[in-house]
Formats: sequence, structure tokens, C-alpha cells
Amino acid sequence: MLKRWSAAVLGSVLLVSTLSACGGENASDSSSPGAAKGDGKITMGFAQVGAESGWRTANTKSIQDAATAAGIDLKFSDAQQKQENQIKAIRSYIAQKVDVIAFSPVVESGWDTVLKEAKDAKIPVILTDRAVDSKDTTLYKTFLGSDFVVEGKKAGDWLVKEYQGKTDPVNIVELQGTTGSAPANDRKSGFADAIKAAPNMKIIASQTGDFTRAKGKEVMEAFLKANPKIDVLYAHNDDMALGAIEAIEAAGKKPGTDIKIISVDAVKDGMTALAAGKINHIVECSPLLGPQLMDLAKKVVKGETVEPRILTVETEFTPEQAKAALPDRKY
Ligand code: GZL
Repeated sequence: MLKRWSAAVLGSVLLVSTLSACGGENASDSSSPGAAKGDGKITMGFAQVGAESGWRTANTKSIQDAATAAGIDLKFSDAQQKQENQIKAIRSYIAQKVDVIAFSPVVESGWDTVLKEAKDAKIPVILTDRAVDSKDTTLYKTFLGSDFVVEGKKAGDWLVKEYQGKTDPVNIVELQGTTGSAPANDRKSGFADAIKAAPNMKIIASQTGDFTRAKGKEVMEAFLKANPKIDVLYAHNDDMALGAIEAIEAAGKKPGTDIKIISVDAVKDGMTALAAGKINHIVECSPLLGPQLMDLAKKVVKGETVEPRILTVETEFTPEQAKAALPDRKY
């Protein structure tokens, strides 16, 4: 069962938006493998999920730019959304004796063995973006990222408010993220809990679109064929929502009007569709984790203790807010 992280549960949660990478020499102790190099420079091995969405691209850029700014030597791998590739990458970082390993677990389960190998090699691990369901929390130093249950709840709360006072049945279709991933599991549960407040709301179809536009379009086409009356689409990310918009328009319907759309992420393309009224509401999930990650890496390599759970600060957007935010949007 996924550990339900939430600010209420973890009193010691540190709420930060973006920390600038701290400067200063790496004082990695002799226990960390990288210290053997003796050049004082931290080497990080980062095992990325893939390049499946606009969010992921922005996340990768944030990590790479922050590593450069922090003077951290970054070894980076793209797992093409396959867990076995991430595990291979982590094993290669252990063999290379990096000072610290960070990764965004593509799915929640199946990490204990490789994380134990990192622990035995005395290489600290930082989880970013997505969580793992390991019972042994000594296998990683901290988890930096969003609370996806809260994101799902925000989406559901908005929808309930949007239909306040209406009693007609509201048929919802749901495009889930990658099967088995923390964001898919938690955005689904947070949303389902929130819409319990409106007994006329029903999820009539729910299927993974794997966080990609192509799959989101394909699944939405199937939803449209199988369900004559769809009132709302809840997409676990903007890329799937944008793919679904193509399917909705091809079916001669108006996205945002005939079918209301709620999404998560708030990447530029999603915000553009929101400003144009094709999406009705977006819950933000910030990919800009790089600076915080590098700051944490320097601390764990020095052997400092860090908060076990670090939440990113996020908001949500209406079409009007999207119009105002777009000119300065970084991603
Ligand atoms: C969420 C992240 C998800 C995004 C998707 O933190 O893991 O993965 O919501 C991305 O866009 O593919």
C-alpha cells in the first residue's frame, strides 16, 4: 500500500518552492565513494523516467541546469519509461561509485533490491517527483515532490464546485497516468474521494493514457465511441488532455464546452489550451525540482540530515489566471 504522504501527517514537512543551489565546497566524508576521487566535486547519478511529456522535459532541464549551476557533475539516463532501464542505470551508478543517486521511480513497486545495493555501497539515494512503496524508509534519504493525492482532490473539488446545485447525472471519463505510478494511483484516489461529495457524479470509464498525447488521443477516441454521453474528462496530465482534445474535436464536439476538461501539470501547452477555453481548469504540478535537488545532494553527501519529505509548493489555474501567467511561464 502506497505510503500516503501528506503535510498533515508529516509534521516535519519542509514547504519550499525553489531553493537556489547552495555554493560551498563539497566536504564529502571519506565514507562516500566519490570522496575517493579527492577532487571535492560531487558526482550525481540521475535515473530519469523518460521524455514522455512536456512536464518531464521541463523536469529534466531543471535538473541539468541546476547541476551546472551547483557545480555538480551529473550522469544522466533516460529509461524510456521502463523500470528495468532505471534499475540498470542505478546499478551502473553504483559501479561508478558516484557520490549520490537521485531518480524519479517510474512505478511505485520493485525497488527494494537495487536500493539495498546502493545502501550497501554507502551511496545516498534521493527520490524526486515520484515515491516508492518500500516499507524500509532507510533506503533513501528523502522524497522531494508533489502530493498527488492533494492534486487529485483539488481537481475533484473544483468539479464539485463547478456543478454545485445541479442534480442531473454527470458522466466522467478519466485518463490515468502510467499504470502503477504514484501520480496515477494518487491522482485517481484523491479525485475519487473528492467527487463523493456529489452523488450525481460518476466515473463511467477510466483507463491509462500513459501520460502521453498519442495514447491520450487513442483512449479518448475509444471513450467517445463507447459512451454517447460524456460530460467531463479528468486527465492526469496536460499531455493526455491535449491528445484527448484532438479526439474530441475530430468527433465534432467542443472541448471545454460540450465536454469539460480538468487536467494536472500546467505546462505551457496545457495553459495555452486553458486560456483558449479548451481546458476548464488545471491543477499545477511543478517540474522545477532541480535547485532543491542539488541543495539536498550537497547536504546528504556531507552527511547532514534532511527532512524525510519535502513538498513542492503548487497552485491551480482558471482560464483567466492562465492568460495572466502565460507570458512569464518558464515551461
Ligand atoms: C508528476 C510527474 C508526472 C506528470 C506527467 O510529478 O511524475 O509524470 O504529471 C509526467 O506529465 O509524465
